[in-house]
Amino acid sequence: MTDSRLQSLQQAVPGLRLKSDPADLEHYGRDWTRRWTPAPLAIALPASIEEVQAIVRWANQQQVALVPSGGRTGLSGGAVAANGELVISMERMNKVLAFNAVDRTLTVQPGIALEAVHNAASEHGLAYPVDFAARGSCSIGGNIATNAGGIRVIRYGNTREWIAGLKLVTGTGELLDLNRALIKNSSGYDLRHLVIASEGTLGIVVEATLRLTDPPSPSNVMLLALPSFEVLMQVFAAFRERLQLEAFEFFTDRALHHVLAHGAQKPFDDVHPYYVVTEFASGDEASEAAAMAAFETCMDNGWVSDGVISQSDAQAAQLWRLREGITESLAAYKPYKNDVSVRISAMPAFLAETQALLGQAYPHFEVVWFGHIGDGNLHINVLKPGDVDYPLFVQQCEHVTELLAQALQRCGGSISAEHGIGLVKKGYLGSTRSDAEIAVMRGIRQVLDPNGLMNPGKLFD
Ligand code: 2HG
Ligand code: ZN
Repeated sequence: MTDSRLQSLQQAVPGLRLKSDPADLEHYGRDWTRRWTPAPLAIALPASIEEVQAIVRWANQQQVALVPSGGRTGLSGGAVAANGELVISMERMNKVLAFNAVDRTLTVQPGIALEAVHNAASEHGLAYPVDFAARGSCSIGGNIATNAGGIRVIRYGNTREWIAGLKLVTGTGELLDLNRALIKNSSGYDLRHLVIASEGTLGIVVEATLRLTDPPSPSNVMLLALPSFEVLMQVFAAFRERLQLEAFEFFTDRALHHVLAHGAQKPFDDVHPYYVVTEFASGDEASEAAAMAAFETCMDNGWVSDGVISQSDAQAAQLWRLREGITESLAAYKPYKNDVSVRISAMPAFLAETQALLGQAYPHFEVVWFGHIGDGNLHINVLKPGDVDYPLFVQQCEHVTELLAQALQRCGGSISAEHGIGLVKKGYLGSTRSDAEIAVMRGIRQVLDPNGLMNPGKLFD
């Protein structure tokens, strides 16, 4: 059966590169979530938009489900193929197609890595400012599919702000050229924005035109030690009032413990319960004085117990490593991840509520908190103890996620801030989206993917 399907695909798309070795099925069938056993039918590696269209048309004839695949660094199971789907890897479509100096745009294929986009922009004296730790392996197509955020959202916004246009092959194989990099376009629904964060359920992004901006001004990085969770928002306000913040991130001593165990350098002699790493525009006397004023205000009020400011790019990178190395340092524990958001104004109350909730719910599990506090986005990683069975661990975590989802619903927050819903959070979509909204989402999907072949089971059933 399998072979005859692949033969028919090969006939329908002559020259299409296919992989079906067990190691490839394993490699391309999963993302950074480690909960599902990969079991794809095969891997297709198209080299052109026409090939993608031909694969989608073939899939409609044969009723084969498709899983679009980029760098597979996702944390919500959005790129998992565990049910005999055909994975469409975009890794061969990874080129820069055009740079336009007047429009300040870069047109790229979806398989290009975020870091390669950064490099291409900087070769032209410009910047693509969306950034996060997986930059070396994640792809722009995946960034678009999840509306990826990261460490500079506080200054530059999410991926959505930087997509000037995109081309989509829909679930029927139609090619849509959406927005064509126009700045002003008041001609009806902006379908481009429907595609962003749709997690591959409406079609496959086959090209994107990215907006670029001026390179960032010189900046400094500061690491602060905090005595308690409660003062986080005061520290944030003290810095935001005085400085142009490029990032404002936090993590706990447990996070630091794991990053240090992975080779990072210890920042302070003493142990502190909480840390903030912030980056801000600097380089002139006024901003340096403002940074010192913010720091002193925090020290005088007892909101901060220690601090260090980077004196060189190397030291800035060292401080960033303490925050950016967290996910990798926890990977071996197969953490259960929550990626939640609330409005910044709701953050203090939400922090107090969730801290109490999780303290009660997980007395026996290690919980690691970190995240983009300046965007109202918390990452809560629950680590699996060695002696607990994985299915039982997930079951217990899901029970607590249910309580978390209820808290989020009460304060109007989101069960997924930047990682997407995928398989991991689809059971909780209703905490963030009303029934009416979900019905509209299903209707849109029905139009663009009438046979339900595009990444089925992700986002909603
Ligand atoms: C980050 O902010 C990423 O480092 C990953 O979004 C978060 O591992 C996580 O939970
Ligand atoms: Zn994050």
